[in-house]
Amino acid sequence: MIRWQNLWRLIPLWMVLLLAGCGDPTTSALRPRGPVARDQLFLMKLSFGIMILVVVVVFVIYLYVLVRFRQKKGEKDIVPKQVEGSHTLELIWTVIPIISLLILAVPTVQYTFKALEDHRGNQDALHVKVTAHAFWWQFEYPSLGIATAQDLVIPTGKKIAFEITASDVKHSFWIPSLGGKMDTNPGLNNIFYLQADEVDTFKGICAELCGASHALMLFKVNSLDPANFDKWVADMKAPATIPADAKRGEQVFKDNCLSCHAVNAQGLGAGPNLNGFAKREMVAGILPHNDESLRKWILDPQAQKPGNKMPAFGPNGPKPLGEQDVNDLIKYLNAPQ
Ligand code: HEC
Ligand SMILES: [Cu+2]
Repeated sequence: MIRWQNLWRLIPLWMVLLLAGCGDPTTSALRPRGPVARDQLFLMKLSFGIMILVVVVVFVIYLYVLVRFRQKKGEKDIVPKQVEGSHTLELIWTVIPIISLLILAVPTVQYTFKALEDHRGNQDALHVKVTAHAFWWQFEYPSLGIATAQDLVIPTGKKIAFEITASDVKHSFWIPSLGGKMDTNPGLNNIFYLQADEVDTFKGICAELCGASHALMLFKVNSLDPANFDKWVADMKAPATIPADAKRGEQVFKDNCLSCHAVNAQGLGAGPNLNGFAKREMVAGILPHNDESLRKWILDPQAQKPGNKMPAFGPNGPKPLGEQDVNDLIKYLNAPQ
């Protein structure tokens, strides 16, 4: 029989296990990598600071009273001095909380409005439209004429003016290292901005329970210095040159995949735009990018991400592909372009 008391004794262990998730430097709001995240960390520290101060003051007074006014030997039935109706005391315990709440509220409101500034029309900012789909992320850059998915690429030192929405259910867009989060609502465009200091890689997550693979609705953020970012944009816009040994795979792709996956600069569809896919670091945001992951994904996407909207092309799928076709597809998808 389980002794429930024993579980309580393990509280320190539970706490360690819970906090173990806080260490990943690419996914931590406690290690800000941009100005918005720093503002938000400041607010966290401020509110924690005030709370700790209140707790310390209350406990010091409590312990003092406990010791100072305890019943001494020989004393019995002593009625303490009655303070009911004391204006001084009432003023103290009303005014102090008001002041501490004001100290908290003023910067919170100020930073909240600042974080929601609309920089879409700002010449120095980059406009990115995000659409959340169960269970993948679509990124469009209207001013650059490109669209991509799963790997979000941004320049450093520039405000990224996000305009975010969802195609199906409510999701939430969160890059803990850069700031956020912000709900993505179908039929609504939410506006906010983020900025990265340095060349780095961060993890992005969906922070709103949205279905079977909610926890796998991850994406990658690569911040590049402006020159490399421009190069990435140019690569994305350059017409693809398909190497001779990938031609057959291209045909298999056209016959089976093109209906959902665009492979040009700004096409959108029921699945992620796969233009520039060879250079992406992940497959579907969760698997490391290599031939084996791609094979697993194409043959049985449901085994990797339950409930996603891509049909299987393995023996159990509606349109099974032969081994040669799958090999050629992988060659085509990974061909340097
Ligand atoms: C009915 C539409 C549909 C068809 C047809 C389809 N896919 Fe997909 N595909 C999707 C969707 C939707 C996703 C996103 C799944 C997710 O992550 O939730 C996806 C994801 C992918 C990914 C991961 C993309 C990324 O950004 O990492 C690859 C690779 C892929 N599909 C390859 C293929 C190949 C190859 C074919 C043809 C054999 C194919 N797909 C056919 C809908 C489709
Ligand atoms: Cu989601």
